[in-house]
Amino acid sequence: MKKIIMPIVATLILGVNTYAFSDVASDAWYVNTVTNMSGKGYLSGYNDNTFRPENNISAAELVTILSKIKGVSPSVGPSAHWASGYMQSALDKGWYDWDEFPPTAEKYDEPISRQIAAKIMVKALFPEAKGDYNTASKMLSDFSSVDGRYIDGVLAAYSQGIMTGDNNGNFNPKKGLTRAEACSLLERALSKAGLGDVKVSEPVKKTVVNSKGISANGRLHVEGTRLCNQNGETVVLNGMSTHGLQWFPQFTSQGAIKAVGDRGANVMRFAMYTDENGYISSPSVKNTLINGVDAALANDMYAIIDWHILRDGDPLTYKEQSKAFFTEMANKYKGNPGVIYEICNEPNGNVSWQGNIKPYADELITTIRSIDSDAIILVGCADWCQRLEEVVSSPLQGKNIMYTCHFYAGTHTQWLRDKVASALNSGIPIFISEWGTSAADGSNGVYIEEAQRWVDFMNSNNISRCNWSLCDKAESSAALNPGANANDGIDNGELSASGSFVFSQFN
Ligand code: DCB
Repeated sequence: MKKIIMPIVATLILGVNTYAFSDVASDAWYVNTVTNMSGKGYLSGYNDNTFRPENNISAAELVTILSKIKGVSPSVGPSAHWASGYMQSALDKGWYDWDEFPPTAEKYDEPISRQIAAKIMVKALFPEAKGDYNTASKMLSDFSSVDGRYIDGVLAAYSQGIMTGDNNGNFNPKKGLTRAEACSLLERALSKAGLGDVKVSEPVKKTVVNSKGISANGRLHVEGTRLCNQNGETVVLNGMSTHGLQWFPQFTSQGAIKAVGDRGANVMRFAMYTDENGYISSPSVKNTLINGVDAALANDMYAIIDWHILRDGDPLTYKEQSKAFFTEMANKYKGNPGVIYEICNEPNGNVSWQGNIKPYADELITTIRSIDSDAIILVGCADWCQRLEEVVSSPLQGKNIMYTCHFYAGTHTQWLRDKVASALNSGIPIFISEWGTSAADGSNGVYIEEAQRWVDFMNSNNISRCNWSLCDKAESSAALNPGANANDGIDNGELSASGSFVFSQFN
């Protein structure tokens, strides 16, 4: 279903059905630039409705495009090649030297190297531009392999921001340019030169729905509202939350966590209650949490350390204990790519974002950041993580922060999805660190139809989430039937009605 809908949606958004090439995927990084440049007629597709984005561009093609842009008319060319006239006038204008492309079809059709392309683009569009040797040679690690006659061109192209290094900082002077790369380069050049009313398109960062684990994604970060992996691709974490660790420590074992991972989850959340015989009165529950976190990491799953306030809904009540706890955790897991901190489960009661949660979050974030400057930090909001509008009007400062929204399908419906959508539209990154198929008390239902609406909503917005809960309690939100033993894997017969639904949306 998803696969069919995606291209249609992309086409609707772009509104340019005519430029949809059969070999340009809707999530290819270059889809926007190819659409833009082919739409404007700078590069065209082929008769078979392909664009051949990965093919190299030839000297003849680049020179022809630049000639058309500059309004240079073809002169009488020396050969029967289709671009011969444009090649000749470019030669006359000194865009290239005769020995670079002697007038044979093979030479004209050869993939143009990046260093010659830089020279030609600069000559054609920025004849006055000069680059700074010191800056560029430091930024481009393979600068020394640029041939002497192209150094000026490469420096100038680099200084104009038309050509940049690859992810490893290499310029690859002798490599070819793909047609997709050429589109993006021309976009930058034209926009810089103020020609053709060209805007530079955003590269598309590939979406990885249900995105595998730590080894595939590395340390995560937040870009806009997206949770991203180390390559800037969108990541969706989809997994389970434990129930209260003081009650169900057995579901933090290596075997149980592995079982959840084997069923397709890539994240586990460890709910360490403060009250109800939790950490404040029984601090040793921390060891259960650590066992669980270590088991998740060992199974290539992200691990959320959840300071589970609930009965006392004011995060300020145990602020000092929380700071000491997160200081210890941040020191223990400093720099670990898999660990995520959730600093207050569900503020509730007579608390507000401005009065209680934000001041608490500011202090906790400072505490964690002073030890681990990059970790993802999840922050709750009032009314059991539903009063998102307060966050929208006054978000926290700093990077890699996401805000939690929690829902239970039997209680929270379209109105809460609307709040999430509106928060996302305002640039607020949302993580649903707890959701249930039951009503808000963890019982009743299950409400599968409404839960499906939520799952569709989360999928189409790439929202990461953890389901409440991995336990065998006799309540409808529990994913496992009473008495289930997860240590040796979780089979279908051990899944409750909720668990069957939840586990089926992991993949
Ligand atoms: C949240 C809590 C979580 C709670 C679930 C379901 O609370 F974060 O701790 O879990 O949602 O209510 C339940 C367990 C029960 C346990 C109880 C107390 O499933 O077995 O007895 O915690 O420890 C919510 C979420 C939303 C709302 C209210 C609550 N709401 N709440 O929207 O009204 O009152 O706990």
